[in-house]
Amino acid sequence: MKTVHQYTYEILRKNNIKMIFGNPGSNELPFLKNFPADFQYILGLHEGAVVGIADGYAQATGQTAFVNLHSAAGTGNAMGALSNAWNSHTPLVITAGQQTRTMMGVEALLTNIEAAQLPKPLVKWSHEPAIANEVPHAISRAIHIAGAEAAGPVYVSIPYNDWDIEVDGENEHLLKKNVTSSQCLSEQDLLFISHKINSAQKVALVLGTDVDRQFANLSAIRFAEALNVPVWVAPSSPRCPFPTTHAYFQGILPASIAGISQIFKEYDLVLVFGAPVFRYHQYESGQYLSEHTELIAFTCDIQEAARAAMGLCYVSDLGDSLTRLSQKVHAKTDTVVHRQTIELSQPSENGYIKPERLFDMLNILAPDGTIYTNESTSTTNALWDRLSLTEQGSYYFAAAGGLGFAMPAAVGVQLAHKTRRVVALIGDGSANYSITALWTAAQYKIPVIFIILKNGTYGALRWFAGVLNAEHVPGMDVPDIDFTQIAKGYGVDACSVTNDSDFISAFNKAVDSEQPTLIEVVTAELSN
Ligand code: TZD
Ligand code: CA
Repeated sequence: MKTVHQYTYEILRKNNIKMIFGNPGSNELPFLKNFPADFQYILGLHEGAVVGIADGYAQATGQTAFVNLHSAAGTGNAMGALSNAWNSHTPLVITAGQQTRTMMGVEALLTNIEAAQLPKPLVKWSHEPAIANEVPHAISRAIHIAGAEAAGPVYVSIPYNDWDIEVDGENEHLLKKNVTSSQCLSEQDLLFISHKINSAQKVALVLGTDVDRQFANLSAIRFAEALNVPVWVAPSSPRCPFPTTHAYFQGILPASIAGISQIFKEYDLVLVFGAPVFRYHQYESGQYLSEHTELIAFTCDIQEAARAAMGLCYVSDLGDSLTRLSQKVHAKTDTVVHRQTIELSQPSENGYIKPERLFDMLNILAPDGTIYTNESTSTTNALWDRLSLTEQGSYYFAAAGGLGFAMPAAVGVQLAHKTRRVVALIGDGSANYSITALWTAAQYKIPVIFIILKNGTYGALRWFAGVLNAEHVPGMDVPDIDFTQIAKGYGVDACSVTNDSDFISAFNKAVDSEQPTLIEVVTAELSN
């Protein structure tokens, strides 16, 4: 008879899960003991970083990642990261060790009280098996739920005395079990939709994060070209679904109701693929779209479809829908107008490098296929205006806006890619939430290039304070942080630069290195 421990590792192997992202405690030791040689354990020093690394890895591979956290405290530390994973449809199986069943009732130290309740509402499914015999089944069930569309995180709490218990041979079925879910539209739906598209005068195309997640980028390009219409990236998009260098690319939509309806006021049909309609941020009241503009949206997620404020929504596979629609639509005859050309920035000369200048330099210096993670909040629009993002999986941003994502995610993305380099663009405020990701990068020799944009302030909050007319707000500045010292403390090579030529040599050196590097870039005049 096999134990829960044996079955669990066999189920993971069967589902191609060979990496465990975690931070251990006493409740987890019986799961981790006799750790199989064909598995790799990636240690993160804080659970926010652990889930961020796993999130980056899962997003970059397109595969479910497995996480092991310590009881309630570890889960609590991971909740911010979980909010991002939930919003980016990242398939994560998060497990947490529970006290031994014998002492759960008396709430011994490290009991996860109402464990299944704790991670809600940021998981698709949450469970604590009733008996040891159910643990392998729960792990298998969790994997299948996490990976099915709409993908997302799930949670399983496992009492630590279960691991050594011998369980039913019927669990053997789990080693052959597969679940396939399909979201293909019917031919009838496609005919109806293509008729609407072909009858419309002026069509706008909006692409969102799930186009990139479902590897539907090329289908999206072919569809845009077949239809001959301009393309926007959905507001607040956490991934890049369309080449920013493509002649049809119009930029990222503003994240406000009025801003979006203003852009589309001349259009009679807006098509959205792979995004919520829409992910707004700042409140600027207005019509969602003007009365003569229709909306058709395609999403993997019934929740997104149901909560959209308007439109005809289809829950569908994005690549399949785009490809089949490409064959049915006729090219519009209006020439697609290019977006306004962005002027290249001037060389830096004032003892700091403007973010625009930094992005222009990166376009020249970064190796082909470079992947960016971004958590430099006030420069995100400038980034979308300037940075060349051309391939699938080139850009990752916190999907719920929870800071502490982009440093660990960069580590996870780089772990998934042997041949593409990862550059993490991080604000000097954001860098503090998951700074321990530096240690994991150093210890596992994961050669991320961390660029800290140092302006001494929470720039985005200063901007938002203006939007809200909020004056005299405390806690807006973050002066006197030396990221080179912090990085060196965690074992990462680091330097600070204030001019173009020092940045260029530091970046080239980082590209040549097989170790992670941190480059602190002063991006504004600092008051001291
Ligand atoms: N805490 C968490 C976990 N997530 C958040 N989004 C915030 C706080 C609030 N917040 C923002 O939304 S942007 C921001 C904060 C504190 C400022 C980030 O500053 P930065 O970048 O230095 O990283 P900029 O370019 O100076 O804005
Ligand atoms: Ca800042």
